[in-house]
Amino acid sequence: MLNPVIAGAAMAMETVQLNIQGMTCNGCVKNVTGVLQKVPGVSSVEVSLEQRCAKVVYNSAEANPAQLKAAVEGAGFEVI
Ligand code: 9UX
Repeated sequence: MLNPVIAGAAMAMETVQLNIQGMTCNGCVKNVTGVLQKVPGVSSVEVSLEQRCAKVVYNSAEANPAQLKAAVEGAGFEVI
């Protein structure tokens, strides 16, 4: 069993900013946050209604921006 701290340090964490169209209320923010958090490899999600964007930190060995975009689009929003 790897020490989780050491394993975490070895992961290739990346941050991506997604510009999202179609969020109109905090329910949308919750929905977008939820679908992004469900993508395997995602470690943190910050969604801003005002800035119409999501900042996502993920392990690049497990997730990629195309998957993150697809998750948001699957929830009914557009990623531009
Ligand atoms: Mo608000 Mo959004 O009533 O998916 S939740 S518009």
